[in-house]
Amino acid sequence: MATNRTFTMLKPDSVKNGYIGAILEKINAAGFRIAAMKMTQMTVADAQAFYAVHSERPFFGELVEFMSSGPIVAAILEKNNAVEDFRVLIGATNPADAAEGTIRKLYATSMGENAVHGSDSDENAAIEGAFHFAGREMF
Ligand code: IDP
Ligand code: MG
Repeated sequence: MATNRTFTMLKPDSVKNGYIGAILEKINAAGFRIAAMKMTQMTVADAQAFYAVHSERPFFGELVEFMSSGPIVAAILEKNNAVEDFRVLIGATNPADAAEGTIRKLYATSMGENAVHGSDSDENAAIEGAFHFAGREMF
């Protein structure tokens, strides 16, 4: 089952800018089933733990500050080839490089405030989903 699931966050910029509905519409239209979803806010410690893999990168402090700055919408999405297909749907990390029609091209404002997270592997999708959701919150 894990191979058909990915994890996403609509980042604080998406929530603040009123794009929750528009982004969920894109996700729905692309054929993903929502297996879990909630609005939540990460603490600084949560964001440090979630992004621990990036702790040595120069942008880590900025990333943690931004990701804990306001509410997000966390979700687990299900579809065949979910991880790869969702990365295509969201587009490149830097919205300036993102393909036309992708979520980041449409809704991101910068490399840091880039609208959405998408897991980069099946293994990380499972880890990230479990970070945010209890078993009884996944359907
Ligand atoms: P991804 O989200 O496309 O997988 P990653 O390289 O995993 O990109 O980086 C995680 C997040 O860190 C990005 O989505 C973005 O918010 C932030 N980030 C990455 N590179 C930079 C940068 O050079 N400056 C500021 N923020 C960055
Ligand atoms: Mg990544």
